[in-house]
Amino acid sequence: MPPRDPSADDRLPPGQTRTEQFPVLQFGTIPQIDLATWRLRIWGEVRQPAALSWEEVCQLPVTERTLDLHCVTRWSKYDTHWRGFTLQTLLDSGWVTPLPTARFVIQHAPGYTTNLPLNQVVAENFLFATHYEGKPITPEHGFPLRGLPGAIPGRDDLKDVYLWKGAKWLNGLEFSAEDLPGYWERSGYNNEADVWKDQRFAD
Ligand SMILES: Nc1nc2c(c(=O)[nH]1)N[C@H]1C(S)=C(S)[C@@H](COP(=O)(O)O)O[C@H]1N2
Ligand SMILES: [Mo]
Repeated sequence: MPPRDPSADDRLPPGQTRTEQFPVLQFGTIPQIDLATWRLRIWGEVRQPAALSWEEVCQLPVTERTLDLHCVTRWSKYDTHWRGFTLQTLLDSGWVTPLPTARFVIQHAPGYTTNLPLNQVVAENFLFATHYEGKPITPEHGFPLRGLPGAIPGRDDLKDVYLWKGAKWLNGLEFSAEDLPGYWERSGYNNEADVWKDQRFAD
């Protein structure tokens, strides 16, 4: 593939339309979350399972990212600003030490999971987001924490996937030796979900 010009509208993947809105998409209802009892649980192919409280999450070093979002329902939103933390930060701070067998990360939320290769979750275009445009993420967009796969224009070295590959209301990270297809991946959507390859549906 030829390199993409970050300034041109080849920021727009095939089959997508740009929007200024921020549509809300999920199945089911918005969970009620009590930060006092909320935990981010980490388990599976890791040296030791962990559970971070909200306070502990807030003490992690902060990362900011500007990302283009691409939804499989064909809307794209450019230059969204997010704050949160990265998987690299969880690794560096000792909260997670994956075993050599860990190859996939399964994000868990109430009634929802989605799966990605570990190398894509640790990449620069994936954030665990707590804030959107300077404010805590609203309940409908995933309060208090969401997995967020976005695109960084010009970074052709990174793999960009559709937005469903990030769980809103994220409360668990399962490190797995095997790929474990999640809610949409088991419902006919493409497991790889590469936005540049137009990989929307399973073959
Ligand atoms: N927990 C949970 N996360 C989810 C979903 C869901 O149904 N439940 N839907 C996914 C889908 S299909 C999309 S497109 C995005 C939508 O995020 P938004 O509502 O903030 O636009 O969330 C993703 N994460
Ligand atoms: Mo979606």
